[in-house]
Amino acid sequence: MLTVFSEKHALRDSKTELYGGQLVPPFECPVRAEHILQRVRDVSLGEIIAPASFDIDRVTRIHDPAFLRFLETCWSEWAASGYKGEAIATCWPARGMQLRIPDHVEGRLGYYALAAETAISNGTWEAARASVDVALTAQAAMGDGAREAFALCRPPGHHAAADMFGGYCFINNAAVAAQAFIDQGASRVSLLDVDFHHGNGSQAIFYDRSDVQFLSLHGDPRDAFPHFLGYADETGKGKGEGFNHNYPMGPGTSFKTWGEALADACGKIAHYAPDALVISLGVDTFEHDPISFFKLASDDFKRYGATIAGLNLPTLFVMEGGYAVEEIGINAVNVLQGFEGR
Ligand code: SS9
Ligand code: ZN
Repeated sequence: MLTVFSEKHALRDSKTELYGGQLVPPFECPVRAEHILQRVRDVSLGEIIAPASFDIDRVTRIHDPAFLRFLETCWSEWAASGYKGEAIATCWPARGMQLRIPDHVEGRLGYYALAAETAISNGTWEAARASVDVALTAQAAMGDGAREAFALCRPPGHHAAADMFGGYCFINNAAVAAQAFIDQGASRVSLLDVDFHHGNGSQAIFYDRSDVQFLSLHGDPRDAFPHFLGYADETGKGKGEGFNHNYPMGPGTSFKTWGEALADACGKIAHYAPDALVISLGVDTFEHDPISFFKLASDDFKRYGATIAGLNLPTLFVMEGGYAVEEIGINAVNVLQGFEGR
């Protein structure tokens, strides 16, 4: 299988994450992508190419232009304002307050942030742009006839909504790629999110649409980030009613339970009969992930890759989370090898 990878991921190298009341080195760090790339090489998964550069128009099919301008200019404005640390939101338009976009960078940070763990730092925008180019290049390869491809994206994207960043995500790579399939003539696309965390951004983007079916297996929002979306009764609205499927699962969930949810989701995908399948591939479902609570073992990733292959659909894998850095390459590539029947 083709892998698309950009060295520019390393420009996303924030030094601080607000975690448990402390500023710690971010879980979402450059070495993650290096380990995955190394594993792709070690198992000879296939050709590895650098991305092409796509026009911003592809991204504005999904994201608000003013939000993208904010991401682009946030760091320089923050630095110019004299703050000593990285750009971390500290105030929000909470219940009963105004949804007006302020002028000061601190106000705009709060307006566009969905959480405070994700600091914006020098190079973040450039890395996020390269990450979506990775997804679009892999998607384009499939337009040219490839049956499957791996977009080794970093930073990840599935928490990013049309005008919100957070949960380590800035541009929703999987959503932009799904939209590209539609814009190139697909009638229906399924977006299956197997990251441990609910793909709140992807859900919100496609919630009122019937041309992109969204399915997510994740830690129950009662207990897990992003906490305020991802319940089973969120089924879509308007034309999108019936095209959103959430599978929240509790602490300690085993592969048996998780695999049953995957089988159910695959049944819904088969029934929908999409022209293409996009997988938001997070491997933070791993039993030793430091910030998650599912119990998948490394071999389970191979097994579920084979289940996804059983759908027999053109499939684009887009890298999302996974924070057990030592095993991230094995786990992510196990899914791809399982898919290939290796
Ligand atoms: C855990 C806090 C989690 C954000 C996680 C984002 C994952 C992106 N106590 N904070 S895949
Ligand atoms: Zn995650």
